[in-house]
Amino acid sequence: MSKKILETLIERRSSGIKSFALLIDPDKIKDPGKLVKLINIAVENKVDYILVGGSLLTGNNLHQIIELVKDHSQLPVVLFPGNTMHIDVSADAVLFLSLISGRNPELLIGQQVIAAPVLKRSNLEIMPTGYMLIDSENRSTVSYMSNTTPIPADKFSVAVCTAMAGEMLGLKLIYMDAGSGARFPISQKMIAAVRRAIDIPLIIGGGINSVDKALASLKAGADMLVVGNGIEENPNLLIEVSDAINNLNQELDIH
Ligand code: 1GP
Repeated sequence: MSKKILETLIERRSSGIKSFALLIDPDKIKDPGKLVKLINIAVENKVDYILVGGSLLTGNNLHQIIELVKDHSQLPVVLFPGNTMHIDVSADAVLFLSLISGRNPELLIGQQVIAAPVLKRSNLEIMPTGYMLIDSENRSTVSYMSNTTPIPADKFSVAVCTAMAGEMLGLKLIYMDAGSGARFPISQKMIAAVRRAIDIPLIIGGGINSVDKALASLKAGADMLVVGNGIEENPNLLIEVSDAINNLNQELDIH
């Protein structure tokens, strides 16, 4: 990989270029053939990154999924781990998450201490990320598994101050997540408020199951979108969101 992923995201952030990540939850992959098709569509439609992971993995196929992506594409594979067991050194990078919206020390620093020596020995690019869960009415798996309370959807100042603190602590990315399959994605108002308060790239995910919702998040200030469930249910969404992002990025080129 020529340029580091984090470096690219920071450069893209400063020039307003948006990125798109397809999230693959290994537990949901029952048919490798279908996944290969999806990877091919992702390559054709200029998806930027493949995220692999989830808060709870019940199978034993993380490594196989990464290999499959690598066998069929050159897309960077970024781990999105729920805990230290979800590390596979054959990926390219890892979102080194600290769950800063919660008050569970195990996910603020405990798991990171356990993972540090393994990551140090690996070639994985480490991407220090402030991970913030935002409430979306239905309790998400990640909220239950992490034993943390998400930030209420209407408490913009809590989200803003949390993101600011994450940036001040030296984290390089902020990932605001409404949780996989969230009933409502994060509101434009909250995204815009956080965007104004920080300079580091802002990742938005959870419940983006239509191109309108994707566009709303992008226009509010998301630098990168993560979409999982919506694409599992409707693979065409990948093409639609990619087109929307490519159009926005082309507009930037023109102006
Ligand atoms: C979940 O942000 C990701 O952690 C993606 O969510 O599966 O709802 O797209 P969806």
